Amino acid sequence: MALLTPQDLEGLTKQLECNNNTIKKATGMDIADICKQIYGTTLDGEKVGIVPITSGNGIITNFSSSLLTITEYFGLDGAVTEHPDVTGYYEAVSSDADIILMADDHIFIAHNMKNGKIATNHVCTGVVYAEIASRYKYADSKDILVIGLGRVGYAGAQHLVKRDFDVYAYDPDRETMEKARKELGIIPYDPEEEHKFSMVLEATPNPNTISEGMVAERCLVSTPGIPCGLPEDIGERNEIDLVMEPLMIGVASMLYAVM
Ligand code: NAD
Ligand code: 2YH
Repeated sequence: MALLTPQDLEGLTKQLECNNNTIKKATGMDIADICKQIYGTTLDGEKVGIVPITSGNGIITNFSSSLLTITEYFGLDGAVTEHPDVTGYYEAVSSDADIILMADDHIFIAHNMKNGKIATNHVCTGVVYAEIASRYKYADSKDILVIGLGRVGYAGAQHLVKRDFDVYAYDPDRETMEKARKELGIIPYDPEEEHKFSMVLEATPNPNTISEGMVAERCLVSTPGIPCGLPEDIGERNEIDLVMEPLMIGVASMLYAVM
């Protein structure tokens, strides 16, 4: 599984603001409005305890401080615990945190201590990027393409099926495709086929996953994938609105999900 690097997290607030402008232009809503719509919740200055975790590959420089930036950006009362791991968890709970944020190499969770709700980053990221793609103002139909059906993409595809879109999807893994067809009812998409979409959710860890034959001239590509799957020249030749950011949008989705 891909781990974030400190470089991914540089200039995070600027990246969020830039993406928020694109989202507003493309959907008429900002990221907070989109999260409110998905979960029917609001944030109200909750106290957030951020616990650094040392297991596996250990602490990622900038990770906890980036989570603090995000909580503050959304008007919450965030604090990184002085100690990591179990001692840090004890510290956060003892200081009466409403929400705990913590991640190891496999899972990143938000846990609301007051109402018991728990959310994972992969599901919340898939759901919010899918919702952004699905709200494209210039979409010409209900057809939407999902590229990559891993932990993030599968959750995104499931959300879009529930929202009644015509969900086409592609993943090179045959078993994954079969599971998504059976469980979700996605329409298998062949990347060699010429079918152009105006809404695309890309959720792979690979570059150049989007080809010219997939994107309509006016298109929204919504992608949490690191690195970006949209080749620069395709973005430039077509009028593509690109939403892509390494952490904040997914974390915003987690915070609203547990309210
Ligand atoms: P995953 O490994 O569970 O799934 C990736 C899927 O992509 C796999 O099913 C794989 O078969 C598929 N894939 C690979 N190449 C492909 C191609 N060319 N076309 C179509 N599908 C292809 O990964 P994940 O946990 O779902 O994460 C996906 C990406 O999202 C990663 O880059 C991860 O780092 C990133 N991510 C970003 C955020 C964020 O906030 N931006 C949050 C979580 C994950
Ligand atoms: O980046 C990750 C993993 N890819 C899991 C996220 C699931 N989408 N984890 C972050 C690890 C942070 C580290 N333990 C720290 O600094 O606390």
